[in-house]
Amino acid sequence: MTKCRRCKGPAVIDIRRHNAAFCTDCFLHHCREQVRKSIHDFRMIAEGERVLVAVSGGKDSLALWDILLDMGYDADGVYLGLGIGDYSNESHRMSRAYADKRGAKLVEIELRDDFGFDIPTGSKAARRVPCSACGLSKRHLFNKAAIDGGYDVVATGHNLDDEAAVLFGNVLRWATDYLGRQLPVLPGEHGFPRKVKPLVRLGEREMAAYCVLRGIDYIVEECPMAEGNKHLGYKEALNAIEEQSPGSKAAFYFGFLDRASAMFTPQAVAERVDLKPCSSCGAPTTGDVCAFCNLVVKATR
Ligand code: Q46
Ligand code: ZN
Repeated sequence: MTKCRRCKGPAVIDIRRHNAAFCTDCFLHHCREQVRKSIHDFRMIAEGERVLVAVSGGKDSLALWDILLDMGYDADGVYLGLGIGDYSNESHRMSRAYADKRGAKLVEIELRDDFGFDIPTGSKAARRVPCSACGLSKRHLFNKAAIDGGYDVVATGHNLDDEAAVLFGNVLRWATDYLGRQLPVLPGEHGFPRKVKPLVRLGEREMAAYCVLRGIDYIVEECPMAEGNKHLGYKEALNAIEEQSPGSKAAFYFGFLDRASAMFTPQAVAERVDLKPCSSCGAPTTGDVCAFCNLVVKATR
């Protein structure tokens, strides 16, 4: 029987990337330590800061919220209802259930009730790819919720697999503007809250195991709009490479952060300086009206 690396008891999970196996308690400890290390190394959250966790009802965001609460952070959740049929109903239910179970505060926003559109119909009306309308709405509304609620930081559940897949896609196309922004921390400035990704040292499989071992119910189905999404293909490709040589994903992503990302950041920073308040909602933007307010007009006409 495989033994736990830390306590030598019977192991329940092995992590090839670390060449290690853990029992339940030591695995949960391992997850918290990885988050602690990310927060420390990248200076994600300072003592006393208020954190808003973007929660989707999936394993990553609920595990992140759980870990931050257990570590003693002042962390509330924010949920955005996208109006994507059963998927959205279920993800809302899971987010609500976790918040109730923990007695934690969940800020709830509904695109349909609050802005008059949902992702499937609104993106069509605005002639945008659903995921692009969705990403734009999330970025804008999570920023706004953080600023309005007096939070210092927005934390999202992007894990190592997500970040490696996005990096892979950006490198394939040498999308230098995106590469400049692909960091586990984006500083809070020009009216934006700081954005952090404390799960970058943990993989998808670890997050699913974390939820199962902690008894956290999460939505297992992927968003139906993700179908045909290039990121899923990149994930599969990276999984095949990882299978052959464990540790490749982490080496790819952290190697980029250590040795290459600085080459791309100046461009991203320069893009941010010319910001002024959106004439409709006041959010910082380069134009007269921000991209989200533009989307709302097109999606509801
Ligand atoms: S929720 Fe939104 Fe994702 Fe669904 S519509 Fe696309 S971006 S796939 S993370
Ligand atoms: Zn606006």
